[in-house]
Amino acid sequence: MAPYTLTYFPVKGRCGALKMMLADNDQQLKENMVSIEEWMKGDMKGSCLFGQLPKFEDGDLVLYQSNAMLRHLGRKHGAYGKNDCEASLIDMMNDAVEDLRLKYIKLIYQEYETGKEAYCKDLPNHLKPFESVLSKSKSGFLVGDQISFADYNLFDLLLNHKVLCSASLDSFPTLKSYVDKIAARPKIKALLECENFKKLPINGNGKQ
Ligand code: 0HH
Repeated sequence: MAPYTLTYFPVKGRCGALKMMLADNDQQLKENMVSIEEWMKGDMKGSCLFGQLPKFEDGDLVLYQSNAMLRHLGRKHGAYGKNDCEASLIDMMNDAVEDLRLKYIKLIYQEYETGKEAYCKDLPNHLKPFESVLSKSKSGFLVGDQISFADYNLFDLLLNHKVLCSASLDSFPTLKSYVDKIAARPKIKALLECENFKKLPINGNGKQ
């Protein structure tokens, strides 16, 4: 039996990084997909702590908030640094990924038609700090010498941006090779090529 259960909409959305981290650690995941029709009935929304999905279960532990899920799995599967200082740096990098994800979500759901050009033009300013951190990293990961939950999160968001603005990584050689390197990890590669994962749209409104 899979130790973990994820309840979410049939999109990659906020759960791509979590699925990548689990796959990379050989962990099974039971998925409950919730259709929009089912969600619109309201009962499930009412049962969720913050009225939103994803919901993640690890035995009796029930978590809402996708970044709390990443942290939980990072702690359990050795993807949260070697010590407190590394953990704090990983938190910092993950918060920066979240800042960019929120901008991306705003564009996708609120201003895609009017804002895409300006977003892609401004994107290098938001990618520069990640390029800078990675270009100083000996391991090729954001913090320390091993992959962390913040790396899966950044990788997932960079894949979305490659779809949104195809040239987004052209002026960032380190970020480009970072993406290529993580995409080539055998279990990540297998997930990215798996039909069940591939067929999920990135977002819930058909925009990407
Ligand atoms: N801070 C939370 C987290 O990180 C944010 C969760 C969130 O925004 O977990 N949840 C959204 C779905 S993620 C939600 O529950 C975006 C994917 C959208 C897919 C289609 C959704 C169709 C809904 C009719 N949204 C539903 C809601 O707020 O009622």
